[in-house]
Amino acid sequence: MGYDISEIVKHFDIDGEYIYSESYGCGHINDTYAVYFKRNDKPPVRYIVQRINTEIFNEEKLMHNIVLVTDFLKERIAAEGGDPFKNTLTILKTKDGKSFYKTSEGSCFRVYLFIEDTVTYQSASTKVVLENAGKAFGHFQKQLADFDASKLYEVIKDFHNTKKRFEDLLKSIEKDSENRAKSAQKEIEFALKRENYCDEIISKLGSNDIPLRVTHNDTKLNNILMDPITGEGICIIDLDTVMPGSLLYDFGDSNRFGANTALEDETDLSKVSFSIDMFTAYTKGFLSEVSDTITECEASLLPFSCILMTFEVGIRFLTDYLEGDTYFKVTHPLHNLERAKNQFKLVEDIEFKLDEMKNIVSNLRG
Ligand code: ADP
Ligand code: GN1
Ligand code: MG
Repeated sequence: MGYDISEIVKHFDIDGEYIYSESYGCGHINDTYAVYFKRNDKPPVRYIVQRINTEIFNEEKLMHNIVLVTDFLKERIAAEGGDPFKNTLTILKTKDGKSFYKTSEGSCFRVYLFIEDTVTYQSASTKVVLENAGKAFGHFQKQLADFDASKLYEVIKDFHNTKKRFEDLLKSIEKDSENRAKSAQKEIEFALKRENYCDEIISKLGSNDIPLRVTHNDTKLNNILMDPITGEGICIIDLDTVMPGSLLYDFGDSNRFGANTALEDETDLSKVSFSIDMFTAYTKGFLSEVSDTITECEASLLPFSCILMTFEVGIRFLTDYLEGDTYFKVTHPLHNLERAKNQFKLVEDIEFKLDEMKNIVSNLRG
């Protein structure tokens, strides 16, 4: 890995003596470790150490955003009677007071308090979990509703600009730098037939119909730490992409992941389908938090947002496959293509169920 975690942590203001570290979690972007420390007269403790993916993020801008957002959330959480050290991330500073440490080779690391006694789910779980996930992401948006968005950097430009994502796909097909397009012909055709989806939300973003809000933008189920017994959301994590965006992005992305009856990279496509039960549960939880602020237009597009976000990630996986796997972590050469096939199977299933989903949203809104 080219760096030594026991050396890295010496630069942070951590109470205790380093014992060991292990790779942790299933994220596609950063390198995450659980790092264990022993302490005098106190039980041992672990922290989350992450190597920030600086291919994707500018570390200064990224950490500027996360400091502001977590400081803001801590005040909100305290005012709501919650625990500011459990219900949002806590950054441990370096010995010279910075929010991250940069090695002489340019690798950047940050340390968070480890939030104990929680679990994350990697795929559709139970209706209770999904309803609580919907509540947690809905509540997160509510907490940030009056956060001044102009203070945030757009850390990844055009992150959910599906039109731009589609143009990137077209360029990668044209270039075919890895000579992989032949092996993805069916998926390319699938994507090309659906270009009309790309404009739907972005063309209205910023209007009264689809207002710009401060959103999470990466609302996978494994970005919420949940209570293993009650299933309640404890802490929304992975704040790297908190930026101005649409409520629809967060809603659609959560369902893309949480209502898939299979893992995101399941290769047996017969297992991949969109669970109406999970969608209903998530929608119920989400609407219970945002019903006062959601616009008619947003509400009407909730079902479609599940198609759009699934399609968008599908074309991102496909583009990354065609470009030689430079963005998402992969474990084998076909991994991104398999993920794209999986997401496209899900798109088809959501297309089929769209009317049913619209009825569900109408009924839940009463
Ligand atoms: P990535 O951006 O690569 O997805 P995440 O920030 O989501 O990285 O972290 C990866 C995984 O590490 C999470 O899914 C979660 O299981 C775990 N994790 C991250 N931060 C914490 C934390 N503060 N406490 C406990 N677990 C955490
Ligand atoms: C990445 O960081 P992680 O694994 O939670 C990606 C998301 C994708 C997701 C697909 C910054 O999320 O946009 O939807 O993979 N995050 C970034 O699983 O690109
Ligand atoms: Mg994550």
